[in-house]
Amino acid sequence: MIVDFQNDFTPGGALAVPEGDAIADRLNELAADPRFDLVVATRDWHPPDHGSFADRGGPWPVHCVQDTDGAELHPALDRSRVDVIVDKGQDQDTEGYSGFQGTRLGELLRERGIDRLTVVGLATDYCVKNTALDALREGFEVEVDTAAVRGVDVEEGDSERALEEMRDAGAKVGE
Ligand code: VGL
Ligand code: ZN
Repeated sequence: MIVDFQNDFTPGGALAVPEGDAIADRLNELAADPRFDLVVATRDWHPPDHGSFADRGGPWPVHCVQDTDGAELHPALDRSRVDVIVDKGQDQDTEGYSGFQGTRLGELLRERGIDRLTVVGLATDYCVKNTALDALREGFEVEVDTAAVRGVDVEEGDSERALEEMRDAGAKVGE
């Protein structure tokens, strides 16, 4: 599960995660690994007037607006390895941090008989965290590959705390 590896979350983007692009090689390596039956990429995919944007009173600059270049998957990601794209964050009034929120992701995985997920991508302290926690709540086994995540760190240590939270909830966190 490659979370939100999109232009707006990488350096030069509207809501750049420091070193967000540095995970590309590891993502491609994982995506090509035959131990995975399915590679899903989520996209943060907001309407232009999404409630999380600062001009609507939300915490974030305008980012990942549907059908804009900023919302596209980062070009360094090998798209040929991505089986399914899941768009999230489309509901006006919720942050939509989790890939499971307002999407068919849970059904999609269950339909395919998938019960274990490796969650990677951006950002550790928001969408990766919320996706991993929801996956655990929905009964999936969850691993987080720390070489393939990066965080926003609005407050210093947010990413470390997020990893801790995922570990406490039952995720296997490591490289
Ligand atoms: C994200 C902030 C706002 C993320 C999405 O992908 O982690 N963070 N929207
Ligand atoms: Zn967003």
